Amino acid sequence: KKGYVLRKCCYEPNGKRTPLGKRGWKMMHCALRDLVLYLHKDEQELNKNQMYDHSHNVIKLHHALATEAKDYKKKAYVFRLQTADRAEYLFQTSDGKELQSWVDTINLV
Ligand code: I3P
Repeated sequence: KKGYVLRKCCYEPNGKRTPLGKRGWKMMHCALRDLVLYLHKDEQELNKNQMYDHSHNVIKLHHALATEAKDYKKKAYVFRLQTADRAEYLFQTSDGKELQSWVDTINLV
């Protein structure tokens, strides 16, 4: 599964709150492959790095959990992703169907 999403970093992989200045929403291309989410600025960037290498923004999904962020009221169709290394992200998708599809896909890997 892949597509464009807006991403906000809330907690870093050490569980520390993401600092001010790095907490903004950012449009990114997100591709799920095997147990990893690959985030690039756009699809061209992903294709350029052909082999989904690890030199870019990656989120490992082993023991991660995606849930609809019902408590986050500022945007619609947002899900929260919590990883095994205690990072936390919010992702805004385009509609309810996309939201459910991302959540289900992430939780099933
Ligand atoms: C953040 C940015 C986010 C905002 C966040 C700000 O600033 O404005 O949109 O989150 O608030 O810190 P910066 O880009 O300078 O990091 P919301 O959109 O959820 O309000 P926060 O610190 O309360 O998360």
